[in-house]
Amino acid sequence: MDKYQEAFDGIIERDERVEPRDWMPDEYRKHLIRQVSQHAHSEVIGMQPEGNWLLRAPSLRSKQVLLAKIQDEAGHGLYLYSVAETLGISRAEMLQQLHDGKAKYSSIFNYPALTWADIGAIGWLVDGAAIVNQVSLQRTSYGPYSRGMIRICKEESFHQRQGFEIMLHMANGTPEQREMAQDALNRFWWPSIMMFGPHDSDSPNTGNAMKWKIKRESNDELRQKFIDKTVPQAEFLGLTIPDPDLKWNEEKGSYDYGEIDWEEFWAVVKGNGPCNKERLDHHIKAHKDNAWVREAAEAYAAKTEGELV
Ligand code: FAQ
Repeated sequence: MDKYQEAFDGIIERDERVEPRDWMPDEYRKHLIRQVSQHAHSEVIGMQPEGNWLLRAPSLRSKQVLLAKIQDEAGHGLYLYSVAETLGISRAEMLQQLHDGKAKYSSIFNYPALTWADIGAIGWLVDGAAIVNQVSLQRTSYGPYSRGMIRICKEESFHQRQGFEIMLHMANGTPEQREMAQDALNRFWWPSIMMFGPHDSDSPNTGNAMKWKIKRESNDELRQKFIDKTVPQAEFLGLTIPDPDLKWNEEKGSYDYGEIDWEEFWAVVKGNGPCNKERLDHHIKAHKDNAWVREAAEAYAAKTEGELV
């Protein structure tokens, strides 16, 4: 075996981190660029459903908190684009792939946020699901991605609490507020558990991801963790999870759950969800409208280049 491959295998086997300076197989690099760039796009596109509620937040406090959360998501996008750049792809190229429909972003952000309770459900369920996935990714084999995840997770746990707090208020509010909270849970439950991706048996990328320790737990393992952790929270809120097959399995020590609608999942992933077109159009428009910012930054960098060295 060639000595470069041997050195790489050794890093993975010893559970050390692969750093940008290290040799890595092309397939490992490509796999990471795909996952990390899609992760970055998710953070940035994920700002849209929430941004839609900034001007309608019901109090100054809730507006400040939501604004801070959305700004955090922008920051997460920036860390992740920077991680992908260390693998040899430019941000412009990643954005082009997004705009051309070649790069994906999480299916969950193609659902609309119709009421204030949806902002609660997004924080509670969507950030809740994101944390379960990202806590596991803190131990991913690529150093910059792993370190980025450690920082991101600290912020995500605040986001999850922000959402749970909204749900708690609404679930204990007027009958109409309670109904809105239940309705938000009804609409966001299934899309949230779809975030973890297809079942392991239908997940083409999991094999290599586990072999290279990019993923430390599989899609189904993480989905199960999320469900087991979230059901008692729904019970605490006095809300009902919209799954008649959800049942504690004493033997397994976890919940059994109903059939996921994979047809809906793949329709959304392939661009036919309720908001896919709106989300992408908005991103493309913002990118074009703000071209002057990039041009100004580049001109400034070119001007100061000589002065800095
Ligand atoms: N949506 O073989 P697998 C957040 C695609 S961050 C769309 O299982 P893999 C924070 C998958 O890309 C949320 N596409 O793939 C926030 C692949 O297609 P490809 C994002 C999906 O990579 C909160 C194909 O299906 N988090 O929410 C989805 O091993 C609130 C086959 O799937 C991350 O990205 C999906 N849900 O596993 C922000 C975490 N699932 O690429 C704002 C990092 C699967 O071959 C507001 N990513 N696909 O053409 C991962 O952990 C993994 O990439 C998975 C998918 C688990 C998402």
